[in-house]
Amino acid sequence: MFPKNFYWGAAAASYQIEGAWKEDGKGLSVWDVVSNETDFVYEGQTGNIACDHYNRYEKDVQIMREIGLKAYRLSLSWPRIFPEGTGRINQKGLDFYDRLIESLLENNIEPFVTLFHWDYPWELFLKGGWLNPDSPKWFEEYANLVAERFVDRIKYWITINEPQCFIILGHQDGSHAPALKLPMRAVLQAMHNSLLAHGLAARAIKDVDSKAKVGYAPVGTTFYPKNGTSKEIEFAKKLMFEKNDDSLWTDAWWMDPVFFGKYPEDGVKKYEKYMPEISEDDMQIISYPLDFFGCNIYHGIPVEEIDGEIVVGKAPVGSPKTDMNWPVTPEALYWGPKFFYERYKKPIIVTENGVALKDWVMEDGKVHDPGRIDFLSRYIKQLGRAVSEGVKVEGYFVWSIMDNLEWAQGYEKRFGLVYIDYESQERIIKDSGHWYKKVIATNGKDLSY
Ligand code: GCO
Repeated sequence: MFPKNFYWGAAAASYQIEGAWKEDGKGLSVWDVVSNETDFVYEGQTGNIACDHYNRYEKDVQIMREIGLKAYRLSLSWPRIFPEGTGRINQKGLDFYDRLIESLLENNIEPFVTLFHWDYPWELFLKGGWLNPDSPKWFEEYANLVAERFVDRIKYWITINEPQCFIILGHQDGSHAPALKLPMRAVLQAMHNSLLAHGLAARAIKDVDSKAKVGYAPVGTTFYPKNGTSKEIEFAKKLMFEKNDDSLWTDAWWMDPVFFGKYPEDGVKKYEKYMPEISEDDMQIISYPLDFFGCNIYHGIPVEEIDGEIVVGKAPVGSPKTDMNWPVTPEALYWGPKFFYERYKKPIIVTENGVALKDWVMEDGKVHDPGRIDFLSRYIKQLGRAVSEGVKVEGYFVWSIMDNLEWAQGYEKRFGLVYIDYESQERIIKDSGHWYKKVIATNGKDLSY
C-alpha cells in the first residue's frame, strides 16, 4: 500500500530538544527569553537543557538507527547560526549541524531540515521582529547561508513550520513566545512578512540547488465528514477553505497565498480595514513553486448530517482524548491529506502526527505505551487508505522521536517514541519505538501490536 522508498520518519525541533542555550556562541531566541524571564512555561520550565541533544546527538542518532528510521526531521536554530539573527555567523553553531547531518547520513537516515520552528532570534525581535519590513530579507540571508553550507547533503527542506502558531499564538493571543497581543492590523502585517520570508527562502534554496525539494508545513484544521456523504464532504471543505468566522485559523488563509498566489477573497473582504499593503511582486514571491505540501495533523473535527441539516459534530460523551485533550480521530489522516492533495495538487508529506500520553518507567524498567501504538496504528491505516485511493503521499513523520519541551506546556507532555528522564538524561525506547521499527521494516504492512 505505501510506495517503495516511503520516508518513515520521526521529527523534533531545535528549541524543544537541543538545550545548550548559551553554549558555543549561540544567541538568544524569543523562547529563551520568555521562558527564563517570565513564568510563562509550565512550572517555570525552560529549554536551557531540554534533552541536551546538542551534546548527546550521537547517542540519539544511534537510537534512530536502532528504530530503523528512514528519515529524521530536524530544525535548525536560527540564533545558533546567526547569534544576532543577521550578519555575524557563529561557525560553531554551523559545525554542530554539520556533525549531526553527517552522523545521520552515515546511518542512512535522510535529514529533512526545517529552517524555522519558532525559535526566533531575540536581537531581531528587538528590531521589530516579523513586523519589520526587512524581516523577510533577514530570513532570506539565513536560508541562503544554510543552503550553501549544506547543499551537498540536504535534499529536503521545509521553510517555516506552522506559521499559524507563531503568528496567531505568538502575536495575537500571546500564548506562545514572543507573547504579544497585537491588534489585527499588526498581526496581518507580521503574517504577510512571514509568508514573504517563506517565499524568499524557498527561492534562495532553489537558487543554490535546483534539485532540492522544498516544502512548507502549515498546520491544518481538518474537518472530516463523519459518514462520508457528499453533503458532509462539501461542508467540511467549506469550513476548511472558506472564511466563516473571525478567526485567522482558516486553512486557505495560510495555504492559498503560497500555492495559488492570492489571499482568499472572502478573507480579504473580511479584513479589508486591516490588510497590509501588498504588491504584485509580493504574491509572486510568496507563491514560489514548491515540491511538496507538509502537513501536521493530530486530530480533526467531524461534521455530520442530522435530520437533514449539516452541523459540526460533537464528540460522544466519554470518547477518547490524548493528554493534550485532543480527540482521537484517525479519520483526520485520511481526509486531511485527501482534501489538501485535491486542492493544492502537491505531493503530501505528513510532517507531524503523534500523541502525548502519561508515560512513565514501569517496574520492569520499560516504558509500555499501548495507547500510542493503538493511536499510531489507527492513524497510519487511515493514511494508507488515502494512499490506496491515489493520494500521493511520500512520507510520514511521528511527532516526536523523543519526549521534549512542549512549548508553554513544558515537559509535562510526552510525545516521544523515546522516553527521556530529564534528571539523568537517560533515554529509553518505549514499546511504541520498538513497534515502529516493525512498521518501518514491513513498509507499513504490519501494524499489529
Ligand atoms: C506543532 C509543533 C510541535 C509540537 C507538536 C505537538 O506542531 O505544534 O510543530 O513543535 O510540539 O505539534 O503539539
